[in-house]
Amino acid sequence: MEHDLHLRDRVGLQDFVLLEDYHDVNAFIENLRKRFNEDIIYTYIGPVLVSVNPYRELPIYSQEYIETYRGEAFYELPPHIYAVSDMAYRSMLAERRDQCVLISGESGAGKTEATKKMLYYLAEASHHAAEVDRVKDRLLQSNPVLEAFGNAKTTRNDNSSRFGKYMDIQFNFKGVPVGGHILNYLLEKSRVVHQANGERNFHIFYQLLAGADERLLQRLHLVSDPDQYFYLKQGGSSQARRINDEQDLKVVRRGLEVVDFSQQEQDELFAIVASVIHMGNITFEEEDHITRVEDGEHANVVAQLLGCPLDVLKQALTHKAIEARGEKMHTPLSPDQSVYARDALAKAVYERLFTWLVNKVNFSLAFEHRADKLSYEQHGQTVMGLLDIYGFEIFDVNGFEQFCINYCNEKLQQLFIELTLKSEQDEYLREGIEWEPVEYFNNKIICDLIEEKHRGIIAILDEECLLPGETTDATFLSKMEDTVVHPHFRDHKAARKEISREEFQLKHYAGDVTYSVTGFLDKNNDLLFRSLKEAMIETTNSITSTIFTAAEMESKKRPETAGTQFKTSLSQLMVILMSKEPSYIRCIKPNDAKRSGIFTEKIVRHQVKYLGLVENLRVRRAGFAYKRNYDFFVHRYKSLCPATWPSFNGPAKTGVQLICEHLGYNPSSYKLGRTKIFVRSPRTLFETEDALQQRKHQLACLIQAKFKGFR
Ligand code: AD9
Ligand code: MG
Repeated sequence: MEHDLHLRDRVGLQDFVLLEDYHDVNAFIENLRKRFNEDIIYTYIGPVLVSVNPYRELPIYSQEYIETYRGEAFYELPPHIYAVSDMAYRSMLAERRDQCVLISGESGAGKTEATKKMLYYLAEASHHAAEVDRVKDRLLQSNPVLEAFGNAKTTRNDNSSRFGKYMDIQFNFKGVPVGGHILNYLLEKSRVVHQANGERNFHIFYQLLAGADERLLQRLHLVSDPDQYFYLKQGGSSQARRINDEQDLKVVRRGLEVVDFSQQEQDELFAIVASVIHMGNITFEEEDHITRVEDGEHANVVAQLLGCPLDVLKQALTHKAIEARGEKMHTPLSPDQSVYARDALAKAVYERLFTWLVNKVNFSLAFEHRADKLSYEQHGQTVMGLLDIYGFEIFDVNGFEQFCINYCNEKLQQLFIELTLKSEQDEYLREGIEWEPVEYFNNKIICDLIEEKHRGIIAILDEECLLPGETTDATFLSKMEDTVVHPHFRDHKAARKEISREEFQLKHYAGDVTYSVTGFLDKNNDLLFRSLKEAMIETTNSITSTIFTAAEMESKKRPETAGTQFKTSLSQLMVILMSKEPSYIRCIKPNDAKRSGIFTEKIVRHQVKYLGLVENLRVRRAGFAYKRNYDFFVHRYKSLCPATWPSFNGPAKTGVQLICEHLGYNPSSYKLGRTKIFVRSPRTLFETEDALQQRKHQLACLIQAKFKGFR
């Protein structure tokens, strides 16, 4: 317990609502710093958990910690992610209500780690039946597999999530995990063919090269040096200090087995990964205006690995099939166009492989089809959803991908704002208590700028993509410049010198980001030449021939653009999250160096501000710092009042009243609602807590003395 005064000085306050000057962002940061220096990374703002990335392993996640936090009252123990997990878990069971945990923060702040810790805690919530262990294993082991294929080293984070992930864990009525389901969001597939300086491609490529034995390398025609491959070496940093690719491949392979991948599937999976590596080394030459594959070796290997005729592949890479008046014709591509086609193929293969992987994992996690399902009660199932998205990011060059990622973060921030304010307000209303709203920045205006029908940036982009004729990134930009008038949008005219003619700037809730418009149209269109699709459909590799289907070739409808698809899937996600009882974890990155022990005030301050943490605190304080169910309050503090000790049998509300009066609470410092007591000043509660500690001590001494007397 942290109620000892001296200790409190050193480790700061465990809940920001106890902060005396709650308007002061400095005091807020000081409290975070104090705790960070003592390796205490968690602090509450009421029920919201604030977490600062320690950038080193702390001994606070063991089985022992799990046991300590299991079933304990939330405020009884120091703040911890296990306490949040446990509270969500128990209210799910008690109220039989679906829960979700919203984990937010910028790239590298610790969202993915937080999700894993939570998943670990929840998986451990079961009590060790063999069948349960199988589910638990699958839930836990699917994670390294998805991370290998969906995470990569960026300049912000060595293990940066390059896809969004929402995972439902299903529990039966006893609270035992029985299955799960994952929704994945927009993978940053451009990384497959290009990496910025200091970055890597997806982990799996390097893992395969580092971890495969000679035989496998031979079979895949690979050498273990990633720098031999164009797709793997562009960032100039294929080795990452904190990453052990060889070891990680072992974990991935174990994971694949746990989630039921057959040997054949694993072979084919790695064959595809290898084929993508080889694709990057296919080059083209031009002779007499005809483009040819320059050196047949890599194309040959790709054809072999995927099982498609070499000439079909070569033809598809160098020609475009078009249908004119019912006739199929092949027009030759220039070498540049061929490189474009090659990259488009690599991206499409990898992206679809990723989706296929998620589906496979889902099949293995699914409760419905399992033979052992009858041993569980099917009704009364509840779910806990964990959301782990890619965090807000700003790079030297920001493209369509950052635009989507940052848009996604805006949506999540929007949800946080709506829910924290709304739920608070609703509760005061329900309990019949007056409430004064607090000013805060509502980022809905930015969400609108991006997603509004007809006028939003995505709509303008779509319009430009669908227009017949010569539209380019430049025409898209000039259309925005002509039509968008918005306080959060700036073009080069409005921001002369700061941004160039090919850029536009958005003032996001988390900072200003300058986007390069290059590639926006292309990435939004996301088209793959017909002949390449046809080549893939005919492959003998059963995965590639599954992920490219004849049905999509027949469809005459133009597929939705990437931007619109993303927008739709995000809005569906918001509906899912809104239907559940939320918990929040706000992650903060202490420095930009990915190093432990460094607390850079400027960086922390910026995040505290844009996450709206101080406003969050104000809302809690302007209303009431603490609220407690009457039952809880009486149970906890009954020893402090002779009228309720040792037991109280009247209505809980009366018990609360008796205790408050006995403790001399100022009548203006608390209010009694319909089911809860609301305490305005944290000090009141603080003193009550201190009194409780003293009382416990006193009682313990009494008991000891009694025992001594017996001896
Ligand atoms: V991104 O938006 O996916 O780029 P995240 O997910 O917010 O980002 P991540 O969880 O991957 O960040 O954390 C980055 C790194 O910080 C991890 O790889 C760990 O090395 C480190 N980290 C984060 N949280 C903890 C922690 N609780 N304990 C120890 C941590 N290390
Ligand atoms: Mg992450």
